[in-house]
Amino acid sequence: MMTLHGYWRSSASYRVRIGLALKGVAVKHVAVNLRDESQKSKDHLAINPQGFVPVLELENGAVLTQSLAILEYLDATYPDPALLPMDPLLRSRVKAAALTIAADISPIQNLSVLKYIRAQHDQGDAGVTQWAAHWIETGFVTLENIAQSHKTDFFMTNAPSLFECCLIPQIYNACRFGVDINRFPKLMTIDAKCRELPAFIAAAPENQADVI
Ligand SMILES: N[C@@H](CCC(=O)N[C@@H](CS)C(=O)NCC(=O)O)C(=O)O
Repeated sequence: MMTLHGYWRSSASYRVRIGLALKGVAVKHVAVNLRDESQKSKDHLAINPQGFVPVLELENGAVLTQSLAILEYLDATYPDPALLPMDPLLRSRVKAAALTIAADISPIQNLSVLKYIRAQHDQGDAGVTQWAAHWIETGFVTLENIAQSHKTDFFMTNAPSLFECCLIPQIYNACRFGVDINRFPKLMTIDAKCRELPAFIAAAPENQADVI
């Protein structure tokens, strides 16, 4: 069995949990507590020198990092159901939307970035929260506009894709940072539909063994 090193509230771990659950792949979970800096422990750095979760350890001991790269690996090895459309144009667009979250929104409200802003720029809770909320809202405005222009059941597809693996955790984070998510009605509709599905329920932070 593969092992997922993750943390219940980590949005990048949440993405991978959704992908695994959609594909019906069971894994062993190892909790890496980000609050006590376990991601910087010698043991964790030995499998991911970047000091991040998630990490997917394969049965043969090979180690995969970066949530989107892990999801693409899963899509290649467990093709059904597909997370990325076969059509090259749609595939590129779904990937671009997923990257809007994973490459543009999420990294600037990562735990280590927020800690840096707090320490180096003398920000308290309110300033840090405002920073995170601002960048989430900025990205969501773009994604809401794109979503509004599609008539599909989900974002651009009629089944959850790589994008929904990224969106639902990002909406979870948006709520944590006090973003007014009602400003994004189409994203909210997609979120509601996904949250009813067993795979998304199984992957939700509150349903993980290490939840606090
Ligand atoms: N680009 C990476 C980001 C991973 C990431 O940012 N993980 C966060 C949790 S969501 C983390 O481990 N943060 C620990 C830290 O900032 O020290 C991915 O998609 O896997």
